[in-house]
This record gives sequence, structure tokens and C-alpha cells, in this order.
Amino acid sequence: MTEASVSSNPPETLTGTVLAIQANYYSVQIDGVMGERVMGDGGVESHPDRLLPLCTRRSRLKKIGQQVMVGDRVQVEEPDWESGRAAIFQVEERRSQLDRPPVANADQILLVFALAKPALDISQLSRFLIKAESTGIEVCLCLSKSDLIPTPHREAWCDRLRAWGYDPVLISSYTGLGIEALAERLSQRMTIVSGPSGVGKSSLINMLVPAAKLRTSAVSGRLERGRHTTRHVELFELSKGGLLADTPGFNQPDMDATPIELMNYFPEIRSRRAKRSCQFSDCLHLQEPGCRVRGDWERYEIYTKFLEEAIALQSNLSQQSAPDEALKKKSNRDGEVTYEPRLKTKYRAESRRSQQQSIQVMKGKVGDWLEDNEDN
Ligand SMILES: Nc1nc2c(ncn2[C@@H]2O[C@H](COP(=O)(O)OP(=O)(O)O)[C@@H](O)[C@H]2O)c(=O)[nH]1
Ligand SMILES: [Mg+2]
Ligand SMILES: [Zn+2]
Repeated sequence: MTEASVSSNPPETLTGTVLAIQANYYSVQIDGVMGERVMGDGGVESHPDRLLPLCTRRSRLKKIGQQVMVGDRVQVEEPDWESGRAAIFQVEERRSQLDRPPVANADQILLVFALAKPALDISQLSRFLIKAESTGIEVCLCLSKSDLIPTPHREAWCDRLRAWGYDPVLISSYTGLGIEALAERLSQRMTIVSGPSGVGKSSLINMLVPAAKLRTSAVSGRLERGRHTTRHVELFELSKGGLLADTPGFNQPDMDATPIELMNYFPEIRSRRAKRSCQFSDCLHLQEPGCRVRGDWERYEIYTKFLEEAIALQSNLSQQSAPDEALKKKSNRDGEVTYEPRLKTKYRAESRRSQQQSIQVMKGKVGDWLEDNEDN
């Protein structure tokens, strides 16, 4: 480098990832390996850590309404390593975006469920899987507390979940079983940990990221609980590279998939449809002739149950949001606008519903819903 270029000193710009947001400060980890950081001119400077915890957002970004999220890849300028300050002047395009928790660029969702304490409930697990699948982000299923069940049972669970279309990692934070295999799957990626409370998420994260020091529920007293429950998201760096975030445990994700979306959230349905398509392209895989999906796979009943919920939700929503939709807008020659009822199939309330009948009703409602949506 010539003296001239040193003295002209172009503003130093660095690239990094937002790990946390607190008040109006962004904590940005600058790219590079631990103990080193890449300088603006491409050179490498050794430094004990690469964190700039007090970054602010340039007012230009505020003006254009550019938000900065945890997980965002950003460019900063004017870094001051002494005070840990820098200014974010650019946010790179996001590869993915989760709203709950608010995180950008996640590569996968690690869904943690316990094999025991509490006992694994496949309906609850399926609700979480549907929610995770609905993000479009890859799902990795992790079964915790495997120290609590005998080996043959563990293998049986693995086989069972493989038949669903998942390749679970069985772990125990107590014995360390499966932790290495899990670390492999997390390496070099950004993973969001999710699952109900009490399944051992914090214990697992503590194991993978000792620096995280999350309190497990056993440790946290009643007074501390409110403070600890992860309301804000924070990414932690893994020793093999990669980032991990905890999310607050919640026990029942709300079902908000539409009937059509729902089907795509079952790997069993995706794989069956990929092999052979059903006779009808809008097949709901209930009683339709020529259906290639309906069958004796384990979660088929869970699917029909969720479908029923999705249909009920959909018809509630369309009634609430657009009560006028039952009315058709008409203009006469004088330009007067009148409304008349839309012609719609009416469904009788069934007094004694056999399964067959209720399925027919469900199908009818979906048909209606599809038509309504085609109108829009
Ligand atoms: N037997 C067993 N218990 C565990 C394991 N991991 C966590 N636990 C216990 O499960 C409870 C909940 O753990 P925690 O990490 O707070 O779960 P979280 O709510 O998902 O974050 C605590 O009492 C832990 O000690 C495990 O691998 N095996
Ligand atoms: Mg926890
Ligand atoms: Zn079908």
C-alpha cells in the first residue's frame, strides 16, 4: 500500500451479522474467525472479539423505512472498537424472514420435543411441525431427554418419524447423547430453536453455547422467570461456526393455515403427490375418487382433523372479514347500486353426522371457499 492511499484513508466499511437488538442499539458481529477480523481493505487484524455492540442505524435507512432485524447481514462504517460503536449504513437483501420471533436469514428451524417428561404427544408435535413448515424454512426435528427411555424405544421413534418424512436427531443434554450429531447439523447455519416449554431447549442451548448461560426452568425462580423468558431474540455463535437462537416456549401454536396450504405442510402428502397425482387437482384427499394420498399412513387422521379446523377457521374468517360478501353488487341503468344475495349452496345442519357426512360438508365448505377466493 502506498503512503498516499493510507493518508487518503477511505472510510472503513465492514460486513457483519446483527446478533441482538437492545433499545436503539444493534449488536453486530463482524465477519471473520474468532480472534481475527477482516478489515475494510481485505486485510486481517487480530482482535479478541468481533463484536460491535453499540451500532446505530444511519438516518438514511430510517428515512427509507429500512428496518434492521436480528439476523440481518449489514454493512457498517466508522467502527470504533474501543467504544464498540459503528453505524449501519446498508442492510443486505434477506434470504428468509420470520415474524415470530422476528429473525432474518434463518436457515433452519430446530423443533425440539421431549421423548418423555412430558410424554410425546403426536398431535401437539404435528401442530408445531405444521407451524414450522408454514415458514418455508427447513425443519430439523430434535427429540430430547432420550436418557429417559430405553434404546429400543428410541429406535422405534426414529423409524416412526422417518415414515412421516423427518429424520430426527435424538439427544440428551444429561448424557450428551446425540449432541455431536446435532452440532453437525447446526454447523455453519443459522438455526432457530423452537418447541414447547419444558422440553429442554435452554439446557440444550447451554450445552452448545456455554456463553449463552440461559437459565433452565429448574434453576430460574418464579421471580426470575419473567425476566428470562426469551421475549427478545438473540443469536449465539456456535463453536463450529453457525448461529443459534432460542425462542420463547409456547405450548399450542395457533392453526392459521388455509386448507390448501395445510396439505403442503405434511411431507407424507408431498411425497405421495410427487409420485402420482390424484385424479382431481383440487383433491383434499378425503373421499374423492382417484385419490393417491388417502391411505393408512400414521398421521392421516391428524391431517383430516387439522383440515376440519382449517376449514372452520376459513369460513369464520370470511364471515367476519366480509359480511357483505354474501351480497352481490349490481348497478342498474340509472347507475343506482343495489345488492342482492349471491347464489350459494346451502348446507343443512346435520342432526346425526356420520363421518362420511361431515366429510361431505367439509368438502362443500372448501369448495365454497375456493370459489370465493377465485372471485378476488
Ligand atoms: N432427563 C432429562 N431432563 C432434561 C434434559 N434436558 C433438560 N431436562 C430437564 O427438563 C426441564 C426443562 O428444561 P429446560 O431446558 O428449562 O426446558 P425449556 O423450557 O425447553 O427451555 C429441566 O428440569 C431440565 O433439567 C435431558 O436431556 N434429560
Ligand atoms: Mg427455556
Ligand atoms: Zn387426493
